[in-house]
Amino acid sequence: MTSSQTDVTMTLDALRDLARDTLRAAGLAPDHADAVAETMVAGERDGCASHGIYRLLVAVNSIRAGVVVPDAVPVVSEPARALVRVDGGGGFAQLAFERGKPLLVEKARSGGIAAMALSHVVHFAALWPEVEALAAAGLVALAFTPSHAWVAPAGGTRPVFGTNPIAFGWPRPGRDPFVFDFATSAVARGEIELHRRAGKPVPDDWGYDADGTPTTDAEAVLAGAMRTFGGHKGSALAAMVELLAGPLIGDMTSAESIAADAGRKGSPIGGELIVAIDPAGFLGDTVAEHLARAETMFASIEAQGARLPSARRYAARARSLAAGVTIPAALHADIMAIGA
Ligand code: NDP
Ligand code: PYC
Repeated sequence: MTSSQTDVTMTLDALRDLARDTLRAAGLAPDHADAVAETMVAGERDGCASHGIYRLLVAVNSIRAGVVVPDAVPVVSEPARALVRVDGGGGFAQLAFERGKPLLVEKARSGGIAAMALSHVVHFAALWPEVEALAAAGLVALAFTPSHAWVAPAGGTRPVFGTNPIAFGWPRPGRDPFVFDFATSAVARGEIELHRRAGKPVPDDWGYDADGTPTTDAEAVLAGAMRTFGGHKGSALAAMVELLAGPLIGDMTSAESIAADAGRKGSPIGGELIVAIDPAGFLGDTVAEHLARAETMFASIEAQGARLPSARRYAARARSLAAGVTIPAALHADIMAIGA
C-alpha cells in the first residue's frame, strides 16, 4: 500500500518477506537471511531508522564485496565453565548469537554469571535486540562490539576507535525490559549516513573533516573522523569496548577491522562480548524483593517527566504492530533496485 506518492507503508510480515527475499537473492544462506532479516525488521518496527531496513543496502554491499561469508556455519564451544564461544566463520553476527544464546542462558542460570564471545563475525546491526532477548529470559545483560576505526579519541582528530556500542538490559517482572544501547561516538555512523542520503547537515560537534576541522558536512565527517560522546568519558568507554571485544576475546580492534576491509566499504569484521547475569545468583529467594527496588528507581525517573531509555522504542513498536511501518520512498526505491 502506498500512503503518499513517495513513501511506502507495509506490514511487518511484508517487510520481513521483503528483507528475507532480498538477502537470499543476494546470495545469503536461508538461515542467515532469516536471522539477519529479523534484526532489520525489529529496528524498523521500533523506529530505529539507522539500523532498520536501511541495513539491507549495507548487508547486501558486504555480501557483494566479499566481506561476509554468506553460508558460514557458526561453531559453538565451551572454553571454560562460565564461557561460551561462537566462531561465526566470517558470517553475520545474528546467526552466531542465535546459535550460542541457549548455552549462554543455561550457563548464566546455573553459575549466576556467564559470558559469550562471538568471534570472526561481521556486524552491521544494533545490539539492543540481543540484550532485550536475554533480559526477557530474566537475565541482566551487557553487550559490546568494536566496529571500524572511524572515531577520533578526545583530544585528537584522527580515527582510532570504532563507533563501539554498549548495550544493557535489565529484566522487569511483568513489563518490557529496561534497555539502553548507544554508540560511544557522538552518534552512530548510520545516522550520519542517513543525513548524507537526505542531503542534511549534521551538528558541528559530530565530527571533523579530513583536515581535522569541525564540519557540518555529513560527507566530510564520513571521510574524516567522528567524535566520541561526552569527550574524554566516551573516549575511555570506546577504548574499553575495543579491549573487551577485541584483544580479550582474541578478535580484531576497529583499526584492524578497517585494515582487513581493505577499502571494500563493508561492515565491521571482528567480535562481540556478551555478559549475562542471573539476578537470583546473588539474591536467591530474595530476588523479587530486590527487583522491586529497581522498579522504585524507574518510577522516580518517570515521575518527574524524564523517560526511560527504550520507552520510545516500545511505543514505536506498539504503533508498528498495529499500523505497519512507512519506508521513505528513496530508500524503498534503492531496496527494490538491489536485484536489478
Ligand atoms: P541514540 O543516541 O539515538 O540512543 C541511544 C540510547 O539512548 C537508546 O537506548 C535510547 O532509547 C536512549 N535515549 C535517547 N534519547 C533519550 C532520552 N531523551 N531519554 C532517555 N533515553 C534516551 O543511539 P546511537 O546513535 O548512539 O546508536 C544507535 C544504534 O546504533 C544503537 O542501537 C547501536 O547498537 C547501533 N550501533 C551499532 C554499531 C555496531 O558496530 N554494530 C556501532 C554503533 C552503533 P530509545 O531507543 O528508546 O530512544
Ligand atoms: O552505525 O556506527 C554505526 C554502525 C557500525 C556498524 C553497525 N552500525
